[in-house]
Amino acid sequence: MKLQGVELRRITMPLVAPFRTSFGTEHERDVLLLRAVTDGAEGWGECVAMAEPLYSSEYADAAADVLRRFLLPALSRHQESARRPGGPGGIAASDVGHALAPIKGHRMSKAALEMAVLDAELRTLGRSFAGELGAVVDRVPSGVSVGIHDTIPALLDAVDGYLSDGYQRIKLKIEPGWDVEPVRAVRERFGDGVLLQVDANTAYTLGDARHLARLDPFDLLLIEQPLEEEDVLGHAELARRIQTPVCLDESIVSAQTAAAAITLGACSIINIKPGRVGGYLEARRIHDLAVAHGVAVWCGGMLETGLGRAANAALAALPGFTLPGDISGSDRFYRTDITEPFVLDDGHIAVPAGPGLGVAPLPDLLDKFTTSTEWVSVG
Ligand code: SMG
Ligand code: MG
Repeated sequence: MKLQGVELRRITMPLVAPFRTSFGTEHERDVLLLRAVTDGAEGWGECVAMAEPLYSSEYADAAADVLRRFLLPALSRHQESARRPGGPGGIAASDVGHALAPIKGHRMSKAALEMAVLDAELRTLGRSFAGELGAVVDRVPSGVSVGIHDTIPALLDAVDGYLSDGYQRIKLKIEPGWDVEPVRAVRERFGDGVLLQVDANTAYTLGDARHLARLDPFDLLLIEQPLEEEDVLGHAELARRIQTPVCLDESIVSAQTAAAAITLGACSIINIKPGRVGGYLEARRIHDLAVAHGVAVWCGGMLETGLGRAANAALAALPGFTLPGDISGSDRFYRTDITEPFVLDDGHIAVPAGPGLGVAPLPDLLDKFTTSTEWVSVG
């Protein structure tokens, strides 16, 4: 396959309601999309970096910069060498990670580029993301992430609405001052049958271990990323001091860091986000590693548009994804999505079966949300 160039497109999508976490409040989603143009089909990539470097060090403007200045030129050079006499002749999605490896970090940007090339390749071949990744089911249970609210009654109303929608699992965002009481209130109101977990986005320290142990009686599925991203040993110590299983999100940026965290006892569950780990192919490697170690995984979310949501649903259909993911209906965050919306059906999201992502942006909607476009030629 010959890659001719990539369009970098920025869109801004308003959220149906502000989404508050321990690191900030989102009112809109500023997304960098990639459209890879090849001699076969076009492919779409979605970069999950947020507008500001608060979830991780990456952010959307930096992603666009590193793509145009370093990643796309590196892929262009790789393609040139492949096309020399005796070379394989073009570019394959499975080459992208290797071609970009000399550039350190920037995994969300690399993931978006690999996703766009993979989508183009699979559309050309008439194969789906789900088939390519190894999906074993055609729908996945849908969990919802519930932001920090101003009051407990407001939180209970929100959870009530999501349970009525059919969501299979509730995740509460927590921070110091908003943890034990909201969890207690949700358990008291909705009972022990609800699958319930919490996500701190690094808001605590090991010194909070005794406080976090107060969550033990509530039979949570897991506590996600209580401590700093780099504090893997701290998570291992915390896991010994609390009964709630520790799940890592921000700390897991590759199969290698996943292997280390598992070996050190820092987590018994992993949230796999393809963007955070450099792409869907690395995400699958982490899945395989976790299955081999008996560690459960689930698919995280980054407020994706229908494009990223489609690919996440495909990934979550792999056999080791034994817990519901943050793969909600499009209307959890957006009144209007840029693709046909994902709609909850009996608490599940259908895994797209068509070629590539199986969905594509609807041109009028895409244009409506677009704030800028830029064309970058690839050699
Ligand atoms: O897409 O459903 C979603 C969002 C799920 O809570 C979610 N994501 O740490 O897991 C996480 C957060 C990161 C984004 S918060 C703005
Ligand atoms: Mg998280």
